[in-house]
Order: sequence, then structure tokens, then C-alpha cells
Amino acid sequence: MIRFIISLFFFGCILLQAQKPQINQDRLEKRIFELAKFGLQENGETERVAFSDADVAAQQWVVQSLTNLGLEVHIDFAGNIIGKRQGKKPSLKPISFGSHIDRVPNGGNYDGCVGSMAALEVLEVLNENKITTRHPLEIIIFSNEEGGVMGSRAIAGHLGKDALKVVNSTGFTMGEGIMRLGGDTTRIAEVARKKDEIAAFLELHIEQGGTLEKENIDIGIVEGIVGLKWWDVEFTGFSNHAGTTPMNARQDALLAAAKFIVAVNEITNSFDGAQVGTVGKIKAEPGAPNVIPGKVVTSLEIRDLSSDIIEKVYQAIKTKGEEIAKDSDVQIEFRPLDTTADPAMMTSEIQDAIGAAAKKLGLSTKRMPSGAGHDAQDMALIAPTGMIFVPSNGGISHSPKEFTSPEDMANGANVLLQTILALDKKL
Ligand code: HGY
Ligand code: MN
Ligand code: MN
Repeated sequence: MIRFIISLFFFGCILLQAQKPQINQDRLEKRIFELAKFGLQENGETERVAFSDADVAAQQWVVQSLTNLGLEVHIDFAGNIIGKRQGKKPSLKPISFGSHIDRVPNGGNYDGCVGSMAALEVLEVLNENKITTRHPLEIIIFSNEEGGVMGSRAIAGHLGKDALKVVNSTGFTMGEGIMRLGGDTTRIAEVARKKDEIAAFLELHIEQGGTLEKENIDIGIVEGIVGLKWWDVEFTGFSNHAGTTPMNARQDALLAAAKFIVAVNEITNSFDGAQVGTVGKIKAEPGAPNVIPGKVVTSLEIRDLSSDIIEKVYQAIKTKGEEIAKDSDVQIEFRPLDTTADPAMMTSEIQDAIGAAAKKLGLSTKRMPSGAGHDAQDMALIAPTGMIFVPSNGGISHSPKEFTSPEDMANGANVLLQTILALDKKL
């Protein structure tokens, strides 16, 4: 008799698990590869920087996919894709979720794409299981995340006019890009949501680091997202003949920039903590081997969970940069770019909901910071927000070598789905 009761119990559990709506792993993986076709190059890699033709085409494909899933879809004035699924109680605030589909130059197929395609998969599973949530659901695919979390900054109400002048690697300004994506720069202010207009916002994303893989953990529960600041740093020397100008009579802008780049690394490392400082871009003019460079512009990026640390590291770098410029008889100018993202702590209740959903699915979890910036850090300014991480193979990201297994993607999407259903009941 006991054996019968025990087997009945286990049969019940299996039945319950089977009844739980499940992500279709193959369909999710298929969508990732479908999306990767937008911007596919001859070498088999994909280029889809924000505002490019590939980005516009991918946006239209996502709009069509959402429409096919029965959502009411529009492009907001900042170029974000907004999809709405009715709930049983239209008066309730929406539960929103999503990510981005634009990429860095020479990027990978998973950054932003996993969270965006998982959001579509969640909607399809709800349709298949004929589930209507109490809350309306809203999917947001943010525009130009990589060039300064543009779309989410507009929704959070802090995308200023200066930001619209920032040029990304397509050569378009943010303002031109917004128009290309079907937005309207004259009406950006109307995109802003009031605080707490959204019941909760969730973003699934690849970790882009190696912690989960190293510690063999299925799901990361993000506690906080680093803040980041960008500057252009301009060195102005004097272009001159490389052959006839003695070594002690030069105003070599590139030599000064080279010393500056080393100094950025040394100064950033000199502080305790996990701050990071990077020079990722450099342009030397006139750029001929037989001309001493008279003008160089580099990027400068500093990130940390604390804005104070970012400021302290910046001030130390600036002081050293001015010293180097003086010794090199070169001018230096630091130009802050309006692409700042402030550090953002994730909402503990949302973290707990993610943890509970993962536990129910039998998945291991770890609470952790995000060294990468995300749209969620803007959404955290206006809504209770949480982020779900899945492992990145080798911790590689912002590279064509980026990879997350179909199983890990499905784990993340199931946690997203179950967290949405749990919050739908609770909120
Ligand atoms: O740069 C970042 O941290 C993010 O991938 N946009
Ligand atoms: Mn991303
Ligand atoms: Mn990225």
C-alpha cells in the first residue's frame, strides 16, 4: 500500500511538472539563429549595430513576430518596440519584460538576443497553454542599447538633447537613428513613463562573464548593475615631417595618447575594488606613416557599482592625462558623452521571486553584480526591476565567439516565464 501511495505521489509531481507551461528549447534556439540572419556577412558572422539597415530589418521582423503572436505592437517615439498582451484585469499595471537586439561591432549572437527571443517564446508558450494573466503583459525591445542604453533612457525619462548628437559606429547620430527606427525625436518626452506605471520589469540576459560557468551555477540573480561613463579624449599636437623633425622637437599627439592609455590601465588598477577603465577606440590624424600625428581622439570608459568611485578614478586619470600632455607639449581635452548610465540596484522582492522560480525548477542560483550595463538599469529608475543571468561560455562576450547553450537559454526562459506567472499572482 505504501509503495502505491509513494508512486502515486511521484506520478503526481511528474504530472504537475508536465502541466507547468514549458519553454520550447528548439524553437527558442531557432529564433536566435533566425535573428542572427539580419546582418549576416560573407564570413558567416553578423553585424547589426543600432540604426544599421540590418537593425531596422530585424526590428521589423520582431514587430511581425509579435503581431503573429496576437499582440498589439507599435514603435514608440524613441524607436523601442512595444508589444502589449491583454490581461484579465486591464486596470492592473503591466508586467514588462524584454531586452535589446542591436549589437556591438563584431559582436555575438546572444547579448540582448537571448532576453529578446526568450520574451517572444514566453508569449508563445502562454498562447499555446491558453493562459491569460491577470496583469497586462508588455514586451519591450529597446533601441540602441549598445550605444548608450538609448531606448530605456527615453522610457526612464532621461534621454537628453545632447545624447541625440552622439554618433555611433554606423556614423548616424542617435537622433538620425531614432528616425530610421520609426521614432520621432521631437516627441521623445512622450515616451517617458511615470514612476511605478509598470508593476515589474524583468530582463533575461547572458552573464557576459565567466562566474556562472566557473562555479557551475544555472542562474544568476543580479543584485546590482554597474554605472558607466564615457568620454572622448582629444590630444592636439602638431603634424610635422616624420623624417626631418628631430625627436626632441616634436608635439606628437599619438605618443601622448599612448602614454595616456597605459596610465588609464595603471590608475584604474591602483584603486581597490572591481572598477574597470578602458580605452576601446583611437583615431590618429592624418594617419600616414611619414607624418607625426597632430591630432588623436581616444575613447575613455570607466565603470563601477559606485558613482563616487567612477568620479575618483576619472579625476586621477584626468590629472595624469594633463601631466602627460604638458610633458609632451600637447593639448588634452576630456569631453564627457551624454551616454552615462548610473549604477542601479535590483529590487530585492523581484530577486526573491526569481530565486523562488528557479528553485521550483530545480535550478541552482547565485546572487551577483553585473559588470555589463543593461536597459534594466534605466527601468530600475521607474519600476521594481530584476535581471536573470544565464552562463556565457568561457565568459566571452562582445565577440563572435559568444555562446550560450540551448539548455542554458531554456533554463533562463523558464525562470523568466515562471517569475512572470508568480508576480502575476502576487502583485
Ligand atoms: O557595454 C555593456 O556593458 C553592454 O553590453 N551594453
Ligand atoms: Mn546587452
Ligand atoms: Mn552588450
